[in-house]
Amino acid sequence: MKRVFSGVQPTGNIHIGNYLGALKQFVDLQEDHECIYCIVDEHAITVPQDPKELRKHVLDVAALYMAIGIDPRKSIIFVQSSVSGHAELGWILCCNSYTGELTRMTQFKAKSGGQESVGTGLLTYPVLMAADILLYDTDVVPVGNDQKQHIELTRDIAIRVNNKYGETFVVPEGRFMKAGARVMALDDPTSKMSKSSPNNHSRISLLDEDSKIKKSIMRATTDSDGEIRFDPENKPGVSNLLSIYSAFSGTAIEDVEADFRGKGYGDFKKALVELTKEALAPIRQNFNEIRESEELIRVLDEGAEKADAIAQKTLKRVRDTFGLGYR
Ligand code: ATP
Ligand code: LTN
Repeated sequence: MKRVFSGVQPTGNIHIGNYLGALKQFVDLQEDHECIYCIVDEHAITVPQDPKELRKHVLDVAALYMAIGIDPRKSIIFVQSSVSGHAELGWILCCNSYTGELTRMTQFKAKSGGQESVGTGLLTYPVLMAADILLYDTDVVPVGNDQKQHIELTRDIAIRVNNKYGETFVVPEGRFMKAGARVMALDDPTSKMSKSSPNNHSRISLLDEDSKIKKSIMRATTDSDGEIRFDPENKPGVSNLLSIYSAFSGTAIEDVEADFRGKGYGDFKKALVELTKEALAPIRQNFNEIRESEELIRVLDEGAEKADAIAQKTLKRVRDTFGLGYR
């Protein structure tokens, strides 16, 4: 069975972009893959976090993982900082990457731009991500399109080490959704939907109430030509809504276009409101039950133990590769 690894940052406001781009695939993959899903708290501290909020968000993401259907009997769910091998391998990979390739990363440029002093963690963020992936001999990494560059870097580092020191790492592949790989902001369809946008109506969070879902969709930016047609270049707003509809319904975009031919934006948006409400209601309900249950901590403790056992095997191999230690 192929091994899958992916991670989500515990930074609040998990939105339908995160869900349709990444999380939804996590659920499907667990049927025929060995899946490991991580809550990457060490990535979250690359920017300052309130410690109490961070702990809360870690448990929120863990409960959300289970609420969307990740089954701890089939998949490993754990928190990055409870397996120290991530930080250890992260350092070793830092010594096998170049500052040039890291300063070229689009996400680094975006997050460091305009700051007076830039944290080193922001620069080495993708190396820690490479460590997450390589630590588990991962074959497949389901992520949104914005992570393509980081997956490429992970592959480059793995191949570099293998070529220089001999076969050490499995070279992983990214897995991206057809619809949903890049969900755009509802208020500005030229930028991606993000947890950090100050406008709450730019996104739909997985735990949003029905009335908020309705408001955000009904006020989403469209255009004035009135035709429901997929054309991201000229009609980014409508195209984004079509992608979201397609991803939630599992219907191809052409078929969604056909279904709404001749109808107005109002009708289309109302249908999308209903579809989104239907998809998110069970997640919200499951979340509230799981977040309060004692099972949550047990799942994370067991997950950490299983993940650590795999990580230790890889680390032993990696230490041998580089000649670290003395036996
Ligand atoms: P954000 O930009 O919203 O803060 P992120 O990418 O920084 O999100 P994560 O929570 O770690 O942080 O992302 C989890 C997963 O969601 C990743 O696989 C990422 O590629 C995916 N993702 C994030 N935003 C979108 C989006 N707008 N559309 C599709 N996938 C997305
Ligand atoms: N950088 C990713 C989160 C992340 C990740 C990973 C995803 C950290 N480590 C390993 C897949 C595999 C993001 O979405 N911002």
